[in-house]
Amino acid sequence: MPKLLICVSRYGNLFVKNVQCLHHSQLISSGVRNLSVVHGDLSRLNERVRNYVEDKAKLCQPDNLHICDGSESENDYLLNLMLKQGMITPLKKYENCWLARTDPADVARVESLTFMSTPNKSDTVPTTKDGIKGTLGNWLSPDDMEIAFRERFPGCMKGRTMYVIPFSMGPIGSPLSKIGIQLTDSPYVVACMRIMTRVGSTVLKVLGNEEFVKCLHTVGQPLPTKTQPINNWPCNPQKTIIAHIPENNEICSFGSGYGGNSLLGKKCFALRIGSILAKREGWLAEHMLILGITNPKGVKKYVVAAFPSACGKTNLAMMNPTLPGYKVECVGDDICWMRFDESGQLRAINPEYGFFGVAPGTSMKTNPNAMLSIQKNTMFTNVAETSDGGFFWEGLEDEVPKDVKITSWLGMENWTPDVGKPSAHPNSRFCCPAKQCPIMDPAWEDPEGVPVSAIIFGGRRPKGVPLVYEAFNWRHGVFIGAAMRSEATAAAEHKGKVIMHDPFAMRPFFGYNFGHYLKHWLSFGNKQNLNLPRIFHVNWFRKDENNKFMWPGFGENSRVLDWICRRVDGEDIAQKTAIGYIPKEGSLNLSDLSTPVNTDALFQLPKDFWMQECKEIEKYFSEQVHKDLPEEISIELKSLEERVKQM
Ligand code: GTP
Ligand code: SPV
Ligand code: MN
Repeated sequence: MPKLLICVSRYGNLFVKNVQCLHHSQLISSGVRNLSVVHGDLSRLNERVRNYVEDKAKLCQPDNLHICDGSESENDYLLNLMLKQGMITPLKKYENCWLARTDPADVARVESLTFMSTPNKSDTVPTTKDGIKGTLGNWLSPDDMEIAFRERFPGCMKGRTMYVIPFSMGPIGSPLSKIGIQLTDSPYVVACMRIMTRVGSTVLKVLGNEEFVKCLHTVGQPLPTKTQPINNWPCNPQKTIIAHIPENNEICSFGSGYGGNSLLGKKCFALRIGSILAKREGWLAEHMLILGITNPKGVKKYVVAAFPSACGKTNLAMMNPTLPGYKVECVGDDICWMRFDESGQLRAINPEYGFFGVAPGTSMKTNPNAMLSIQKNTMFTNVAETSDGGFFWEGLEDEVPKDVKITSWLGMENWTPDVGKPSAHPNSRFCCPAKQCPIMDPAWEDPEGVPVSAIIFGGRRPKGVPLVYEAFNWRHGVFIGAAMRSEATAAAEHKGKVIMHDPFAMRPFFGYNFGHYLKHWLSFGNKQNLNLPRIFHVNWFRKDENNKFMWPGFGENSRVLDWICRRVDGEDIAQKTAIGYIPKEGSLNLSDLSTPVNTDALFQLPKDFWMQECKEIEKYFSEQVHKDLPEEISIELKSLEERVKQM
C-alpha cells in the first residue's frame, strides 16, 4: 500500500503525495505546489539562493527538486537515471565513460539565438554604420526579453526534476573566483557541470548570503511530450534562446541541451557575464588557454593564447614539445580570467575544472595528453562507437583495432569512410576532469593565479599570415587582437569555410560593446607600473599551393613558443616588418624538425594580400564598430596601411 500524505501548502491548498514514489521523500512548505524535494534540504539554503530557487520553481513548475551536493553517489544516481532513460550508453572499454547522442538538430552553439538584454542597445553592441547589420553580438530589448521569457519558461519543466547546481568558477574561495547557481532540468547538464566546474555544498558555504550569477536552463520540453524525443535527447530547437541579463547577473537558456548553450558556467558566465564584471572591476575575461613552458635551463614562463573555437587551444595547452628538454604544462584550455596584481604582474586563473574538447582530430599523434585524459570518467557526445565498446572519430583510423565495426554518431551501423559523411559530428566533444590530464601544471589551482609573460593571438589563416609575428607594443598588440580573422569552424552553426572576423577570438562571447571592450584593453597600456606582457600572433594553418599545411603544427609549435619566450627575455632575434617583428633568419629553432618546411614561404608577406587585408579590416571596423572604434585603433590601422604601402 502506498503511503499517502495530505499536505497544506503555504497558500492553503490541499494536496496529496504518494510518499513511496519519492527518492528522498521530503515535502516543502515554500508555496510551490506539489513540488517534492527529492535530494537536499531547501530550508538549509541561504535566503538569496532559496528565493531564486523557489521563484524559478514556481515559474517552471518541475515535479521534483534536487539540490546537488556534487558527491560521487549523486553522480552514480544521475548516470543510472540517464542510462534508464536511454540518454547515454556506457563505453565499456573504459572506466566510467559514457556516450550521449543528441538530437541532430542540437549539435553546436547557436550564435544567432544568443542575446544580451540591456536597457540600451549600445551597451551590448557597437552602433553600426547606417543600414549595416551588426555581427558583434545580438541585442534584445528588456521588453522583448520579457515577451520571449513569458512565451517559454512558465511550466517548461512540468513532469521533470529541477536540479540546483551550486558551482564555483575558479578554485573555491579564491579572490579571483566567482560563484553561480545553475537550475536545469537536464541530468546530462548536471553530469557535465560537475566535470566542468567545482560543484557542491562547500560552494554554498563559501557563498554565504552574497550575490551569485543566476543561471536558469531548460531543455524546453515539458512532459508528457507529444512524440518521443530523438535519441532520447529532449530539446526545442524551434524555440531555443540563450539570453543574458547583465543588470540582474542572470542567464536564461531555453531549448538546447548541448555545450555552451547549456553548460552555463562556460561561455555565458565565464565569458559574457564575466567580461562585463571584468570591465567593471578592472580585469580581463578571455577565450584563452593558459600554459606553462619550461626550457632546458629550467626557466619557466606562462603564456596565454586566444584562438577562435576549434582552432587549436586544447592542442596547444596540452602539447608534448618536440624540442628536446622543453616541458609544457597545462593550466587551462579555453577560458582565462586575468588581473594585474599590486606589483603590476598580470596573473591568470582557469575558471574551469574540466575540458570540453573537440574530439575529431584528437589522437595519440596529435594530442596524447588529451587521449590519456579521457580514458575514464568522461562524457562523450556525438562521437562514433566501436563494436568493442570504444570511441571513434576522424583522426583515430590508425589507433583502433582493424577488425572493429563502427557505429556513427547518427547510429548508422557498419559505418565506413565510403559513406562519405564523417563518423563523428565535427563538433563532437569529450568532457573530462582537468585533473586527469597528465601534464596539469602544479599551480593550476593556485588561488593567486599564474604570472603571464606573453599573450598570443591566432587563427586559421590559409593564406598570407606568417607562422609568428610580434606586436611593436601593447597598443599595436590590441590592434592585432581586434583585427583577428579565421576560417569558420563547426563549433557554431556556420556553414562553409569562409574567413570570418573574430576579434580576440571573442566575437561570439563579448558581453558588452566591442568598442568599449577595446578601450578597456587599451586602458592598461596607459597605466603606470604595469609589467605589460608582450603580444604575438601565430598561424599554424597556412597552406601551400597544393592545399597542404605548410607547418607540421602540434608538438612542433613548441619551436614557436621557444622563440616567443626568448623574445620575452629580450633576445635580439627579431626583425622588423610592416606587420610586426618576425624571427631573424635562423633564430627559430628548426633542428630535427619532423618534416622539412619552407621557411621563406612560411614567413613571406605578400604585399597585395596585406593591402587587401588592410581594406577588409578597414571595412569591418568602419561598418561594424563605426563611431565606437577607439581613435588609437584607427591610428594603428593607418600606420599598418602606410607600412604595407612601402613594402
Ligand atoms: P574550442 O574548444 O572550440 O574553443 O576549440 P579549441 O581552440 O580548443 O580547439 P582544439 O584545440 O580542440 O582544435 C581543434 C582542431 O584544430 C582539431 O581538429 C585539431 O586537429 C586542429 N589543430 C590543433 N592544433 C593544430 C596544429 O598545430 N596544426 C593543425 N594543422 N591543426 C591543428
Ligand atoms: C567553443 O565553441 O569555443 C567551445 C565549445 O569551447 S562550447 O562550450 O560549446 O562553446
Ligand atoms: Mn572555446
